[in-house]
Amino acid sequence: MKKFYVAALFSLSLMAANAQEPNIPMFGGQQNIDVKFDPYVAAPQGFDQQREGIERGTVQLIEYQSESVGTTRKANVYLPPKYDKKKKYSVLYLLHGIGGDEWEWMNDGGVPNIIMDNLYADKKVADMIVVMPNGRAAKNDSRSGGYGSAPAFGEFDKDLIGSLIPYIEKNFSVYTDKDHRAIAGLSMGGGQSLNFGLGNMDVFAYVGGFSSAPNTQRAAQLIPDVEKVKKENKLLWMVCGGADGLLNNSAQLKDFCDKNGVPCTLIKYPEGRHDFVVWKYGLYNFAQLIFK
Ligand code: FER
Repeated sequence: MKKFYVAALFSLSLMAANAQEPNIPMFGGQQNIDVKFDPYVAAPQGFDQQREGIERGTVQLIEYQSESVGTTRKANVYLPPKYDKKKKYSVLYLLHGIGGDEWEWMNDGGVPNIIMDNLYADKKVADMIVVMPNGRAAKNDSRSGGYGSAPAFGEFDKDLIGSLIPYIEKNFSVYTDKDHRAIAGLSMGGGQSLNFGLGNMDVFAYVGGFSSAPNTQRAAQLIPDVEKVKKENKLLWMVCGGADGLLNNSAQLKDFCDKNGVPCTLIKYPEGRHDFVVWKYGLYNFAQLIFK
């Protein structure tokens, strides 16, 4: 009897985590959807290593009042080398995974500041700042929430669009139109980026998903209007590890796009797992494609 309860509770929690995607497995298991992947080109050696003799950007922690959550929330903001208030910058909103927060990219191996500094030094990116928020839109937004915090990730669009973006646009020297806003993220943050980015094409013209999690909506939900996405989205770009059981979340979208003539990239990182090797590669490539 006890065993039954444990099993029932377990499957209930799986169902909760996967509420939107009954056909998508947790990790692994199902055969991958057969799509034509875009060519993988390795990033150059040293792209994620601190280089001497180049200018560096800065990272600062900001706090903003969130109307939808009703608390003061935090985000890290990368400002590029020689950030100049007399100029205007584009903004990349860069989201974390289920176990992360506004520090995950910085502290867990993402080195976004180093990747961006190197890209700047090589003149491979447009002028942009990078905002790394906490995507768990709840009063308690600490890392401890686990899978139980999945609904809070689903609520983040209200905070992002309603409070964080206005804060950034008031306090930094940035453009305030969709063509100068991009959204990308890893895993849960990848799902959020696809959901919120494609769901708000009047807000974001550039959308990236790295190893997107099962919170990713099904393609037909993400793209109810094929002509609209063709007209309004400027980049839909994904990467996922070939050895990551979450590949189907990206592949189902790529499959839909290919069948409907929607430009969309999905790179399968060879042997790639669910980690920062793939996500650093994602940032390195996505950053070079946006705002151009
Ligand atoms: C799941 C598997 C993975 C899921 C979320 C994740 C909500 C997220 C992983 C990550 O962010 O690293 O079934 O359900």
